[in-house]
Amino acid sequence: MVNDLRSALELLKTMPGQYAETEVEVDPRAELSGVYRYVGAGGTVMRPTKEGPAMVFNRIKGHPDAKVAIGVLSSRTRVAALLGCRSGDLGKKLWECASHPIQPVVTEEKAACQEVVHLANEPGFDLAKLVPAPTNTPDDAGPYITLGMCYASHPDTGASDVTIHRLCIQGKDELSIFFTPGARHIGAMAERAEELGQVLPISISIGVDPAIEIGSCFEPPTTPLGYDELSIAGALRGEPVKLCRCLTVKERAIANAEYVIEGEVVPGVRVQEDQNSNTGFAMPEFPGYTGPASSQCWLIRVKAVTHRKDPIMQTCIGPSEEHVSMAGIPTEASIYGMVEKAMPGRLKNVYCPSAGGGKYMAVLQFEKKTESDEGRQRQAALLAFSAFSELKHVFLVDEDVDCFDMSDVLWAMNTRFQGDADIITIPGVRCHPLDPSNTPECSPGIRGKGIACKTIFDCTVPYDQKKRFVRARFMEVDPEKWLTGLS
Ligand SMILES: [Mn+2]
Repeated sequence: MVNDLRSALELLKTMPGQYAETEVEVDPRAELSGVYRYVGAGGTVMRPTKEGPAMVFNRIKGHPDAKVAIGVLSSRTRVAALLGCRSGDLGKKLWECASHPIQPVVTEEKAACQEVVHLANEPGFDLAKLVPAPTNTPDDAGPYITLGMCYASHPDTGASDVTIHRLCIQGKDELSIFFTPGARHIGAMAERAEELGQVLPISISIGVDPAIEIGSCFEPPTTPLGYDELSIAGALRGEPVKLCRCLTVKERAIANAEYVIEGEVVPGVRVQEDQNSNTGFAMPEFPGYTGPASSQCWLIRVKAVTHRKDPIMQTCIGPSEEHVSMAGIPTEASIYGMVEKAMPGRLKNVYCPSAGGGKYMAVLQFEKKTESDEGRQRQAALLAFSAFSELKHVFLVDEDVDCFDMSDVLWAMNTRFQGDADIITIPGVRCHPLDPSNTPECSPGIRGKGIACKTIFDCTVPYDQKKRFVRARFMEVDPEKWLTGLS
């Protein structure tokens, strides 16, 4: 039964090829990510890279008491095992859980994440020494916490939200946090607290049950402001996520996390993300490019760091397959749910592939059941754009095409698609700011950065032509008896 990072790693150790650990010392400054790029990052990371095992580094330079785990979710196979379902069913299962949430509960028991306590007002407190946050590349602004479950509550309603934000260590008790303007719920809470002239208490839990990491990546409209995404992890596990009370701020944290950082988002202060390094960059982002440092990061004043005994830091590489799992599977769930509600039984499955970082691209496997379903596949594509606003490209394929096999998807494009008839463009729509092609320099129709073109590639066969598009049929056999004994 997986319910925290340690039990997740124990499960992976039982799966061939899914876990590796090393005693060779590694520098968290750029070296660790440099190693994992070759071992298992995948995703949109610069080639050569590959999908490989999750990895635990047991000896971290400058941090004699800590380990670092990376790439736990950098494989759909691992995510399926950790969530207890088939890989192809992940999107549907997540949709079911998002529709039947189980709210978290506060436990008054002694929390594992508070076995060791460091208070910021004690002498010698230094965030960078306490938390082995890697710097992912030599260009990065500084050490980043990439898998921090940020948890805060709305100043007016008290409704809580969990979201992953990029967090850079800025000083002994200072963290910067980046909020995509107008997009995220904890950002909205911080803005409201600022209006009221108040700090926003926040907890950052690191090294948790993978169900929490996946669930926390849902976005509106599936999870509107006021929807606590920890309740999706509750539904995935069939029992509530357990929270403990923070020791120094009025917020709660994930009780069995490896590390918890307690702090307050300070009103009226913005920081330059690379103020210590002046590199001009933030960190590698999911589209595969290193993003610019922001001058508009908010400041978190850290009050305490608590952790388990022998803590395991968890991190990810922004453009790796891990992001594809965390962003893409909730996106699949959101698209599946919206299309299924509108036209039941037509959308067989949906996949948000690596090439889009889980956000820019979706493949919809659509079955036209009757003559009147012709054209509905394009309606399904429009619904997909509504289900997830950052989506850029929708590929539509028929039910006999494996939507998880990009070679099969491109086969459908090559034999069932005509460029002049089957491309539908929707210009002037808000897309994603981190896509460097979404600028006027790349298309004169773009009015401003991020206001770009969404495109549907309809690779389905017209309903009245289906007879001409039957794939070559093979004799149905059980191949096992020819394969037993082969090495
Ligand atoms: Mn939310």
